Amino acid sequence: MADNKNLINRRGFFRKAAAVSVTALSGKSLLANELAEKGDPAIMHHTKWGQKWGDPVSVNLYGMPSAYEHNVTRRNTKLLASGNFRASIAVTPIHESQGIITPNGLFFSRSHGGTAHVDPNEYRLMIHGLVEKPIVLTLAELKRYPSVTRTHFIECPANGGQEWRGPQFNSVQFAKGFMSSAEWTGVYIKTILEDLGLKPTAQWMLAEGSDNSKMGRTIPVDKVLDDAMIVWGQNGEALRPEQGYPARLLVPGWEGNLCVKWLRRLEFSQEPWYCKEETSKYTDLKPTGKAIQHFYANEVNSTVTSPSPEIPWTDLKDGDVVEIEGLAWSGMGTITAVDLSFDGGKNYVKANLKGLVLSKSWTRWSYMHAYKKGEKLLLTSRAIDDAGYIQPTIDQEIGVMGVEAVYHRNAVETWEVTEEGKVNHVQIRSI
Ligand SMILES: Nc1nc2c(c(=O)[nH]1)N[C@H]1C(S)=C(S)[C@@H](COP(=O)(O)O)O[C@H]1N2
Ligand SMILES: [Mo]
Repeated sequence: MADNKNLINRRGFFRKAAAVSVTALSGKSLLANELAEKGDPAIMHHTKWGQKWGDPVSVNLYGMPSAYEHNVTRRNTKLLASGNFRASIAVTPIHESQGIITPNGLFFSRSHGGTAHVDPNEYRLMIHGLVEKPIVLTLAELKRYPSVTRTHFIECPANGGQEWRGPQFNSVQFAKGFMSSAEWTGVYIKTILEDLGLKPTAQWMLAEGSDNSKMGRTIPVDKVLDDAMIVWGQNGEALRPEQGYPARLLVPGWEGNLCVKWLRRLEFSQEPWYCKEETSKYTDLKPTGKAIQHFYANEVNSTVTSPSPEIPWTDLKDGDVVEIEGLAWSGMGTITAVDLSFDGGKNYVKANLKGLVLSKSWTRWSYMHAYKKGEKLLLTSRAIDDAGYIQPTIDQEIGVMGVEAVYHRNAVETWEVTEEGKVNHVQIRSI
């Protein structure tokens, strides 16, 4: 028998709910009881998907995102392809990012020779040069070392590099998506070196990949002994092929291209090793014409991800309270604060840091804003790290680096919010 007291009187229920709902969030939205009285089929009726059996899990043993999320993908463009799509760049939809982790299928990918598919049974890692006990490890042997799990971003030093002279891409994905973040599992190289014995004369470590790009970089031993890792785990599963399966180097906070994928060799030496391949010339010319040779850490940076050209405010109503969100990161340490400006950097307020705030890691920030229909804004974020750095303006940065620079652009970026709520990438110059 039905228990009358527990039968929900729909109208009464909706009235009560409305009385306590957070109506401030939505200036002119309909309240729940008004929606119910209008008979919105999406809330008042049984859903199609609730009327029949769902799929058995066996149709999708490796799970995929909802089909409705089909638009959330990496993207590439011929503009970034250097004439060869296989060697191109696929940028991450950071505006669709939740929290501080990039799903593996959306991870930024830059591979000078395309994605290599390495048979893990044939994988070998040689560690030699100035070590007492040179070795060749199989994947299983590598994984026998004590592992650690750390959250870090990988950022190509060319992230934002198109934007030195002015905005090139009216898109946060293309302007700032040359980076991603994951929880990596692997072994500290210092742990392996305790076993092998590093000779005191060793100053540099060469890392070489086994893909056809012959990607090789040398890294100062101090950084290697600090926090460099060889990683095989990415967000709880094996590295993806695009990320260097089955093992890659991770150099936390430093230029992404030091993180050699499909890693096959580490060689310790007294002198740095210069690759003659054009692909390995990662350096910037200063106004004097001199190159900055050893420029490794990605400096403090931030961006507004919502709103953005991809997430405009055209649907907002006057009085709607909206969350302005973004990411901040520094390759030199931990984010201590993010400032947000509504006038292109003249005045700033403090944003809130959300969730985990980790060293050399994406940090999510947010600010609640009451939207006024027709308002024009210039949204600029500016991050500060515990190494004492603050993001420069583009004028300050060009003053130091020169306008011909390609890499390491970490000047503040600005989104223009138009009267209609459209969002455009602009660059504010004072000279
Ligand atoms: N073996 C190898 N390692 C490589 C590359 C490559 O082409 N081959 N690309 C580098 C560059 S330029 C960057 S920015 C990072 C990108 O890492 P991701 O593709 O996992 O995002 O990998 C680096 N490691
Ligand atoms: Mo890169």
